[in-house]
Amino acid sequence: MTILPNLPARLALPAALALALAVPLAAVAAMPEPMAAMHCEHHPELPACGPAKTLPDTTNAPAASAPAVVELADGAFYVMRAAPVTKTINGTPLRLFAYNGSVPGPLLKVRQGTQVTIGFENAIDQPSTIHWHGLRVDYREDGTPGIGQPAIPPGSRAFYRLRFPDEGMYWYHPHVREDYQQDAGLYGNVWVLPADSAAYAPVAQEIPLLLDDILIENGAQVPWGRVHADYAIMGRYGNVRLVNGETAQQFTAKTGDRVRLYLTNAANVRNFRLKLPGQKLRVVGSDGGRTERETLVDTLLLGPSERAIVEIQFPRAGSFALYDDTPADRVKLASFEVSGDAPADAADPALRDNPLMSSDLERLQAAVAAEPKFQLTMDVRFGGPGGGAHAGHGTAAAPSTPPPAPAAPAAPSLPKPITLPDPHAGHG
Ligand SMILES: [Cu+2]
Repeated sequence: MTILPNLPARLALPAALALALAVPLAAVAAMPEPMAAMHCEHHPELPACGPAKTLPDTTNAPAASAPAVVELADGAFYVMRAAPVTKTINGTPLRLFAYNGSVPGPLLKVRQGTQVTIGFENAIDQPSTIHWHGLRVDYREDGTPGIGQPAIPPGSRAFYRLRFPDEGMYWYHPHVREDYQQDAGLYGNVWVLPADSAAYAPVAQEIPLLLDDILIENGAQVPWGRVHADYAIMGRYGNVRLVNGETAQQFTAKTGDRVRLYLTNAANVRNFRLKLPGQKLRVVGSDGGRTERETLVDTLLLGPSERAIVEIQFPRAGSFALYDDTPADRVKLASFEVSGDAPADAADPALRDNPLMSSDLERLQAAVAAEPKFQLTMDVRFGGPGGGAHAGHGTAAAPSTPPPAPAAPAAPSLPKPITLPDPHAGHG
């Protein structure tokens, strides 16, 4: 990743505005101006330096557009700009962040085995990055501050050189203040089409469904912590579920059609429990593309950041719906209006194996069965507010007590445990 500190003129304005807004006039009046600015730079959480909660500054911001589908050929260059937008959901006007003006951001379609370069322009009022969730990219291109690169300051640009060794559905989001920036709309899918065009079974439609939620109370958007995450780890639950940035999606299909859904959970903490009443879901892929064996399930649990590729079939005409079916409620995510006579041969095809993945797993069996050569003890600590910036994905709660001392080696013949004091819990 390459950072360019020189600011294009159209990016300099939001950065200057952000700096001006961070220090209220009252605080500036109370002390010499340079001292006030320095004070708030080091202690931005002080009440004099701004309100506790914030929303994206959408002064002069455009209304969000519909997400674009962007096909990138091998060697392509594409610019993604993070900036504030407005968007109305359930009649509530919202102040959000967007990549290239849409929530979610553009769906990037690439082919397995290719490489592209993404230019990132940070036009929000916070440092940010683009993290390429699940893609096997060079760690320096992965948008993770403190590991491979610094965060990109407001008004700056960076380049990410991406390669796509694996097919499947992946996604992108900032790795700075995910509790705020990602929750406020900075996320989108990267769809890596398989080099082998026969990798997946033929279907009538392929539909990406990018799941999220947002918190709206008493007809108003609930702000986020201005300086630090005000919820542990990755953020908070929303109470309005979103599919591709809207409250529900409608599709049409023909009787007997098989449809492949590419699901991504971009919610900060919500698990989705997917159910198509009366029908099985055929799981054909997960986080890393095709699974080694297809399975049939009645419900599918999808944790934050997880992906699943499922096929459904409509045996008759009528209305079908995909729900988030939880113990607390049941919310329709997508509806399918199915019409037409049943075709002569609508039999469910046999569950398929994926020999490529199976042979990989067989090679690993020997390593899994072997005696361990090393024992690695991971010691995870969370350091109070702001932990979200470096915390990993997942649903584990922050520990309320200090972690126990590293465990003793399981067998005396093993080498001394290696303790990593600051592991920056991560994800694939
Ligand atoms: Cu991620």
